[in-house]
Amino acid sequence: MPGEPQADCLFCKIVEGQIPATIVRESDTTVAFRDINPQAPTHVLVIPKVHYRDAAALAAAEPSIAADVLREAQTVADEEKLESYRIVFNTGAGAGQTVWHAHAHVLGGRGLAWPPG
Ligand code: DGP
Repeated sequence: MPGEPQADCLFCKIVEGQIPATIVRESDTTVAFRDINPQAPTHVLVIPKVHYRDAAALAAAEPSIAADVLREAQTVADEEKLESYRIVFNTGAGAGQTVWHAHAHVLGGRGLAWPPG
């Protein structure tokens, strides 16, 4: 069921503490942790504790939690003292999504080209 923990979901396991992660923030509805394969000096993922396959599904079903994810991403950027940064929701395989639990990437600490690849 959407919103329920998924036994085969890596990020649900991080939420439940079954897989270790370097957690930088946690709220009632979200967890933020460092990406295992950082693409910038700061690369933090912010995820909802509830399971939705991508940001679009989360926003449709739980707009308030989607807003929490965005606010937490902004707070991470502030705490990491990023002057310029990018908050990205890869949505769909063609956009590079590989983990099917909604997440925001917070990237910064280097120049970020536009348009992205
Ligand atoms: P995406 O490609 O947008 O679905 O991003 C998934 C990100 O998740 C990717 O940048 C790598 C990261 N990732 C995958 N497995 C793990 C893990 O076990 N721990 C952590 N911290 N990050 C992971």
